[in-house]
Amino acid sequence: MLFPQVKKLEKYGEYSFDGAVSVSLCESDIEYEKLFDTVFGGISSPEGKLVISCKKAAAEPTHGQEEYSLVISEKGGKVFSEVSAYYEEGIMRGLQTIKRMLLKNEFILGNINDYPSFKVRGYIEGFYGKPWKARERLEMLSLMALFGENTHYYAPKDDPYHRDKWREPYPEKKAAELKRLIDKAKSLYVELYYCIAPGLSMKYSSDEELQALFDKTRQLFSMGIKNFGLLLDDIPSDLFYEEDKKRYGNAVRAHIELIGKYFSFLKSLSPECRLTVCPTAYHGKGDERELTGLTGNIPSEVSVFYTGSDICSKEITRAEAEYFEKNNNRQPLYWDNYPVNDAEMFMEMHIGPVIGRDKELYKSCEGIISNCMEYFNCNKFSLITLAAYMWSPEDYEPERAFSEAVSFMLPENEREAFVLLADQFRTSCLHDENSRIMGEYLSAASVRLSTGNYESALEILTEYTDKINSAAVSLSEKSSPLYKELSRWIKKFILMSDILTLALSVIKGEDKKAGLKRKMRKYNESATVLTAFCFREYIESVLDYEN
Ligand code: GDL
Repeated sequence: MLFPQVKKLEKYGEYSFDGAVSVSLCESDIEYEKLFDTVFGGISSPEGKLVISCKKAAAEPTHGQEEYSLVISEKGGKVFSEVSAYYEEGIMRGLQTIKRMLLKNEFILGNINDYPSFKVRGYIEGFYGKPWKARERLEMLSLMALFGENTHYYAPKDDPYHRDKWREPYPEKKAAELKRLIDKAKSLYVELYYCIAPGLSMKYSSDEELQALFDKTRQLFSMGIKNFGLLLDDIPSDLFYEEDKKRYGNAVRAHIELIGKYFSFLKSLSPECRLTVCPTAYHGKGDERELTGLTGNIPSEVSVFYTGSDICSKEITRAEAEYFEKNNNRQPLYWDNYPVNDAEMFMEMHIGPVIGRDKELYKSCEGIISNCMEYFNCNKFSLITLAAYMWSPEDYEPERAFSEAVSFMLPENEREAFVLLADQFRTSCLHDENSRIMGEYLSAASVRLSTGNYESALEILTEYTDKINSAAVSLSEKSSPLYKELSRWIKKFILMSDILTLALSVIKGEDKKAGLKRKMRKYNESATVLTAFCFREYIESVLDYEN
């Protein structure tokens, strides 16, 4: 099965290779060599078993610059795949689709026509917490491009040069790291936005301050950035300098002037420069005075971030987006605060698939940019589901997307334990039902117990407890970065596994209630968020249980 779902597919077969696969580009397609190398560099060889050709389509696409077609066939143990698109962006997306088939070793034989639904599909490093490492940023770009994303916003709240020390230029080493990110984004046809957040200390009325902002911007422009973000979120909504108060009266007026001048400055650097602004009023209904007062007085080409009805929105609907557009003379660009787990959410782990985003949202907004967690590897599960939703929201199935993400991320022998752990991670702003697998086992057992079917209840509880026990053992042995990031949650999961074992002994008539009580107290004392109410309810009923 293709994932994310493509728009049109005429399939007449499937093919999988035996053993390792090398890839080659048809000799005549030399003009696409750079794109080919970006996607397949490292596994390409002159006599590849997977032969790719790239052609410029004859006609302009009807569904945007990223539209492409693929014709895939097999002959004599070789797979031939022809990508055609009018724009290079389309060739790139087509090559990434072939790469996903290659990584799964599942080739669809037939014809594909494909294009994304959301115009802007991306992620933002926009959380509070330890910024990602330079090499992790490069890895995330490749991964998100593989799943069809086309935009990345660089805005780590704790990169000092982004916020606290916004006036200071990046020192040489940091600048070199950013340059690599810029070059990588370009090669993947991903639009990279560099964001700056001066609002904690800027004196808006000062020319020197404005020049400092322009100077910093010039540094990034000279490194190849053409897209900028001016973030005015999470700053006091009142002005703090007397000069500013006198000149503007309120922060909205100061922001209007700042945005206008910054936008003109960017256009003077290059007419291709683009600007996105995050207003101080970035969530709500979209008709708030602070917001409409701002958007009514800034150029209509400036994109405006909005997080929806809340900072972390449970749902984002097309009707809300339309209401925003009506009030702000432009469509919203959603800054989606999922999977981010900073601030008050730091005890939660957000690994589940995205839900609650309208299937028709793409018709009324500019796009979605998902805000990430500082836990670099943990992000990948939900981000893959978000990328799939944004490519093809009408075909998006959250649980299928989640299991695709798990299969992509983990070897087969790790998946079962991971899924049992991830079953306990659905608590988030999306309010998904937590511990679904656990809940099914426990409620099946409790129905049997209450109807006097003790043996069958015990069978179910033993099966689940055994599964959790072996998952706990296997998780405790893992040391790769993903599991290190999860260590707080895994520790509690291991305790949960011990508790389940003790509970089972109590049901079998062993005298272990005191130990069970002790461990459960310890479990409840830990603030790390794991498991739903069904777990506590089960343990309480076991403690009340009379054999
Ligand atoms: C916010 C911040 C964001 C943070 C998120 C979740 C926006 C626009 N800004 O308010 O940086 O990660 O909440 O805590 O969302």
